[in-house]
Parts: sequence; C-alpha cells; structure tokens
Amino acid sequence: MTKQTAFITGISGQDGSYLAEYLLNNNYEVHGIVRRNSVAEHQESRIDHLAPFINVYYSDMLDNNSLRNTIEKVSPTEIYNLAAQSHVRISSEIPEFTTHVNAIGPLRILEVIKNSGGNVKFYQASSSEMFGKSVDADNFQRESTKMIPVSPYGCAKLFGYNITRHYREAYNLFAANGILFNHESPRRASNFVTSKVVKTAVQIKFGLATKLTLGNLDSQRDWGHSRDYVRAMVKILKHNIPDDWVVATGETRSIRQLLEVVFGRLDLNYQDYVVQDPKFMRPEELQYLRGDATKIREELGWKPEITFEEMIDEMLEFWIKNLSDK
Ligand code: NAP
Ligand code: G4F
Repeated sequence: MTKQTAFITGISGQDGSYLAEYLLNNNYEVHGIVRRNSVAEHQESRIDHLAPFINVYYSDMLDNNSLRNTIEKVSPTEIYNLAAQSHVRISSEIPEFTTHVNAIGPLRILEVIKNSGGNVKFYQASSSEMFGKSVDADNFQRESTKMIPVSPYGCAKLFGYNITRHYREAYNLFAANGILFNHESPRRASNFVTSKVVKTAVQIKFGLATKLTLGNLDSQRDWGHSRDYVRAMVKILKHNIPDDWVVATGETRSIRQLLEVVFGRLDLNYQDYVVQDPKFMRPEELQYLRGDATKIREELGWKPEITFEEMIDEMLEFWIKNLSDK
C-alpha cells in the first residue's frame, strides 16, 4: 500500500498539532502550512517537538497562489482544512478577515482539488457554532438540525460547510464535513473559556492573580478533548463515502458548572473570585450546545475516550507545571 500523505492547514493550532501526532503514529507522511508571525518563538510552539518528523511551509489561507503551489508540490492524498480565525467573540471585531479565512479559504482549496482532477480527500473543520440558536425538540443538535448561526464566525463556517457539500455533489469530490462541538486540551489558547478558567484559577491558587473576569456564565457547551476529536477526523476521511458528521460527547455543562469543577479541584470557591465584564459578552450569544453523535458512533465506531473531569485534570496539571516557577 502506498504511504498516505496528509496536508494540514492550521497545523500549528490545537487540533493541527494533535492531528499531526496522530497521523505520524499511523505511518503518514505529514505536511502543513504556517503563516508568518513577527515573533519567531510563537510560530510553531505546539509543533516544535514534531519538527524533525513533519514538513512545514509558509503559506496563508489568504494567499491563493502560495496555497495552490504548496498543495501541488506536496501532492497529498488527504487535506485537512483546520486553519481558521477560530475565536467566536473576536469574529465580531474582525468579521471581514474571519470571513476571508474561514469561508473563502475552504473554497480556494476545493478549487485546487477540482482543477487537479479531484483525486484527494478533503476534510472541512465545520463547527457546532453553525447551529446558533437552533436545537431539536429533544434538546440535542445533530446533522439534520437547522443551522441559524449567531456570529460572523458561525456564518463564515456555514459557507465553508455548504461549499464543501456543494463541491462534493457537483464535482464528485471526496469532500467531508466534521461538525465538531467544543473541544479543549492543555494546548487550547488561553482566551477560550476552559483554558482561561483553568489558567487563572491556578494563578489565583499561586497568588499570581486575585480575580477572574468573564462574560456570560449561563451559556452551556458540550466539551470534549481535542485528542479524541482528531481521531474522528481521520475516521471521516477513511470512510468510503464522503459525508457530514457530528462529533460530540452528548453531555452539556454551563460555565458556572465548569467554574465549580475547576475551582473545586483547587479547594477554592469560584464565587469569591469571579467578576463579570461586558467586554467579554457577545453581540448575540449562542446559549446552548449538546451534540448527538449517534451517526459517527454507529457508522464509524468513534466514541470519546477522555472524560470531562480527566480533561480538566490534564489542563490543571499543565498550567500548574507552567506557572509553578513564576
Ligand atoms: P486554533 O488553535 O485557533 O488553530 C487555528 C489554526 O489556524 C492556527 O494554526 C492558526 O495559525 C491557523 N490560521 C489562522 N489564520 C490563518 C491563515 N490566514 N492562514 C493560515 N493559517 C491560519 O483552532 P483549533 O481549536 O485547533 O480548531 C481547528 C479548526 O477547527 C478551526 O477551523 C476551528 O474553527 C474548528 N473548530 C474548532 C472547534 C474547537 O472547539 N476547538 C470546534 C469546531 C470547529 P496562527 O497561530 O498563526 O493564528
Ligand atoms: O470558549 P469559547 O470562546 O468557545 P465558543 O465560543 O463556544 O467557540 C469554540 O467552540 C466552537 C464550537 O462550538 C468552535 F467552532 C470555535 O472555534 C471555538 O473553538 O466560549 C464558550 C462560552 C461562550 O458562551 C462564551 O460567551 O464561554 C462563554 N464565556 C464567558 N466568559 C467566555 C468568557 N468565553 C471566552 N472566550 N472568554 C470569556 O471570558
């Protein structure tokens, strides 16, 4: 069997780094793109340890020629499009940029695939944020749930999702969407709520901070672990039919419940430290997410293996180690 060659956009991100590790362990040749950053040390911090084993190129989702040239040079068997402006609240501050990267970006890659004869599998990182204010009568979101996004990020991702479906049907491409619910890890950037809560709680425990400033505490999310979710991405492309798949744990928790678990692990009461600031509120909040992953569980045999509590403990351990010598 010929060796599989993966091309990952967003390889330096949370998911990209875990996906690269997983694919290397499964005997893939791994290539990916990073964009230029003025601080060289920030460039590839999540993938530094993989440097000898992967091939990294400068490119950008906004630079059509460089994307096409790099894909043609690598000639991958699978493309994972994970690059995105992935922060929902920030997408309201930079909506145009978010749309160029998150919506036009996947279209550019699909065009490269179409024009090259279509012989490469394509994974699009779609998101539960696309559901927005929509939920089924049984309080779950699934593949058939209507999508009514409530952020520029969600709207741009919905275009990426639809254009992936359209190119699959119109040009017979192997183009698949993973509709992933929130997933976290020690590699999650610390301006997302789980990492922000864990990092600041540890800072408070160590006397390095006195309060934690948050936005909405009542929204609910279905949180899984990134390491589990990158396994789902690979299964989605390994399947013989290109399709759309919800990836979720099926459990939902509020931000308040997250605070109770994290501060509780450190023998602290979150109510003594948490304050709210409107600057962390969103113009329109997505209140509730809970995914029904029955389809991928039954058809592809995927299921999450890391519990919410195990994930929080791993994140706490990471931040305790990281902050203990500060
Ligand atoms: P992440 O940590 O923010 O990683 C995003 C990656 O995209 C980073 O490597 C980033 O590079 C890169 N990127 C951003 N703009 C780019 C551009 N113009 N050109 C090239 N690369 C660019 O996000 P993640 O959590 O790993 O998520 C991976 C993907 O899944 C994203 O598309 C996200 O929207 C989607 N998703 C995530 C979740 C979740 O809960 N994590 C759920 C559903 C869907 P820089 O470091 O240079 O910015
Ligand atoms: O951690 P978050 O910023 O994640 P959000 O907005 O759900 O988006 C993440 O999951 C999506 C999948 O559904 C991905 F597509 C997307 O790329 C990203 O990975 O916020 C979670 C919740 C929100 O309701 C937010 O309002 O936490 C609430 N929150 C309260 N205070 C806060 C804060 N979120 C952040 N980032 N910072 C706060 O201070």
